[in-house]
Amino acid sequence: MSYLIETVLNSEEKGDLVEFANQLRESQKHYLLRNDILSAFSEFCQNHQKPDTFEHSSRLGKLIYYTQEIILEEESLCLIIRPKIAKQQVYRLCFPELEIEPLSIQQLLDVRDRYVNHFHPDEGDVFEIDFQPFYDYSPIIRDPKNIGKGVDFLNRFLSSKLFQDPSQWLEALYNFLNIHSYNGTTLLINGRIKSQKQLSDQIKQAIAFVGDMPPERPYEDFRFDLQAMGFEPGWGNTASRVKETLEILDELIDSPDDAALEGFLSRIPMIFRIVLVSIHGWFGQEGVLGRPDTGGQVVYVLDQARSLEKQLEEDNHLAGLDGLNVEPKVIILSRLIPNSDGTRCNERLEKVHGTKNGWILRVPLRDMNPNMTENWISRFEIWPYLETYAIDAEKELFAEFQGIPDLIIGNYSDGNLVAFLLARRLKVTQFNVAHALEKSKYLFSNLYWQEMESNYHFSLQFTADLIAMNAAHCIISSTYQEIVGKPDSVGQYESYESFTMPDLYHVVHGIELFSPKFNVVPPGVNESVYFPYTREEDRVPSQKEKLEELLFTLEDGQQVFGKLADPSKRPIFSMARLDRIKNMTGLAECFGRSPELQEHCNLILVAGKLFVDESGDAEEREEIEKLYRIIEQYNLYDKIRWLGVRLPKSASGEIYRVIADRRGVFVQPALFEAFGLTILEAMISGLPTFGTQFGGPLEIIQDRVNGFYINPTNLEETAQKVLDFVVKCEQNPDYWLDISNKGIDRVYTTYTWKIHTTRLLSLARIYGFWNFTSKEQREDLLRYIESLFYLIYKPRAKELLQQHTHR
Ligand code: UDP
Ligand code: LCN
Repeated sequence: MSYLIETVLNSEEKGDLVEFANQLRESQKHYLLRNDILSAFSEFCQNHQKPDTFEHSSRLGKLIYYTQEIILEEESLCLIIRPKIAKQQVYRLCFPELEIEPLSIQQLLDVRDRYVNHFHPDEGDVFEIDFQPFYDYSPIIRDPKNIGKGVDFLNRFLSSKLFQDPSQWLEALYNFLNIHSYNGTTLLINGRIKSQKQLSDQIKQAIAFVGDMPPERPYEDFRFDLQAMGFEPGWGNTASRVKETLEILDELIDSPDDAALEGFLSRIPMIFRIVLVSIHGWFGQEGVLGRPDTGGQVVYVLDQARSLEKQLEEDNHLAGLDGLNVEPKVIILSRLIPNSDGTRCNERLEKVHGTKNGWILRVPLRDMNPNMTENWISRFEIWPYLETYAIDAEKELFAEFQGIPDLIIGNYSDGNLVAFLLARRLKVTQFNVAHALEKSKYLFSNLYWQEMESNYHFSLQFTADLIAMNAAHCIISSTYQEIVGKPDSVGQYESYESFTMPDLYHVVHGIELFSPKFNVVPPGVNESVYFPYTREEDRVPSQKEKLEELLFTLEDGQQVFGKLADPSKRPIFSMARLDRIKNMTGLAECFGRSPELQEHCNLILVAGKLFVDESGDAEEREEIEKLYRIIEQYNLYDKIRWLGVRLPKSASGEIYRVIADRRGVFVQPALFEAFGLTILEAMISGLPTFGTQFGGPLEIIQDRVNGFYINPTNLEETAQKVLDFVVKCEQNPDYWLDISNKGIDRVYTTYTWKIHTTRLLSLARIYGFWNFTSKEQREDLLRYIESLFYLIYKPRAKELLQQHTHR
């Protein structure tokens, strides 16, 4: 039994637990989440005049701290405790004696179904989805702190296996080296090396041969000598690089260790063609950011494509492939939108700016229902069109690449599903990036899926998520907490471990969080657009002036709302789409409620749109209306500037700098933010940043060192934090500079695209090797996944298509 419960029950605090349970029974709420539990307990402590330390330090206080949910039933109370990261325990406390009984996942899911009146034992058992048996084959991480460092673990695991069984290892390595080629040209080794034994001998001979040369001697000078020994291009571009690579391999053969394995595999030229799948929204390079469903994912994928191409070129050069005219190609696969509303989303092919061979390839959704498929479709509605989309996309990709890709990276639930369908057919390595998993964004989205289905179709999305995340070889997450949360909150992937979709299925084991497939690889920022405000030489004075005018003084009702009484006040700046979760309205309200803050600062919001009729998105329309209401309620007309503009990329970089020139701050008030690229953008520009404590910003910012956390649900506290900072800066202007400089350092040392892509490509090579050499049985897993696709996903997608047809 959980020691947390046991210690309470075996102490005099048992009585308090009984009292607290009684208090809960009397309240109206029968399903309490952590915040509710904490405030109910705080109220209990006050009502019972407990000493100050009781709430947090008593045994009961600790139990409450780790309790994620409480569900009240008539005669009992169900506690869901998370004593540590990625571990859940469930207990039923039966009244009146508080007898305690552990519950299985199945029983918990029944309790949840009962809570929403969807428990029907007489109608037969529910369908249970369980992925656990498929993970029995693969190695599993033990310590939760190592979750997200999958590849390090995998390397250690692989090298120890190799150490134990050298002959099998040599055979696998020999076979692996034999398979590489580029456009028909053999790479690495040729037919002259006929056996593993010969490989080992030839390596030593080649090391001696290149060892006698001047280190910088170009590979082309001795290419044919190496060829005669059995070695083809791919080992290095100079004598010293070739020698180094061969020496690593030599060492690996003799005594495999994880560092050598990673070092060697990272040098192998095996990736030339990459597909990044990002389907929904408006995928383009101009005039799309800030539209519904179109934000950071687009920025991320475009920057990643550029950076991947650059890194591949660098890697190929170092591998000595210059003579082969190798041209890496990166394709962003998106959807073609015929009615493109002035964007270029109706063009089949668009070159990615700043690349030689990076392209956006847009494939139309099949014309199943022109009303939908000719237009932008919300990400929540796209499901019926994805299977045929994948079939069409495969052909288009083949035509563009003149072959198949080496790596497919899916983005978001829809892109990940298509990545799975493509990777399955093409037998290519599949990576997933979630960006945001809606399941944790929308409270109770699985429990009440039926009520929300007409707007959100979560039954399709969550099924697609389960399919794609289990099929993926590797899942790239931007933060640790995206996978398994924090000591006090559940991670986004963790929320897929077990859940009920009442009347549809129970997931008893939806994903293995301890699998080495999870890897934390955070993104970076485009450093030519976002850079510190102090780099005056790279700034364009005319652009700066124009933006200053737009931000603070321009009177143009079509673009800006609000006229500042005193434009010289310190600006509080925020930029986001008008999604409910982004909570721009919350920030406006926080500002509205604090006359002190208004005394010191103006509020500047860049929020895509100004007018309700400009938007076809229900949430966005509501947010626009709400923002007007708040401005009126708190009479903020001369204290706020609301810019309803879509800025070109270069301007969006300069805007942060203009705010920094005026010693302003950036506030990111989202109710939940999966990662938060604007935080990186603001910090690298030198803006002291206040980021939501719910989600990724918690890992980017180090509180009070290089930025600040805010709790956007607590408006007074948030206003006070910003005010305290502003007042402190007024007394000591160096404080602003200090936080500003530390924010800039934080991004340059930890969040660059160079770090990201080096890691990503290394992962792709290692997972490629792992798949090639391991005897891991994936076929049974993939067959199970296919049945979910055909038996659950497809019928529901068909149903949705019919609804679309009748709209
Ligand atoms: N952005 C923009 N104009 C807007 C709103 C957002 O250029 O009106 C950009 C912003 O600079 C950032 C991205 O869109 O690069 C938003 O990414 P983030 O990760 O912060 O949030 P998301 O929108 O993806 O949830
Ligand atoms: C989607 C989000 O919601 C953001 O939090 C991320 O920063 C963005 O995608 C890029 O991953």
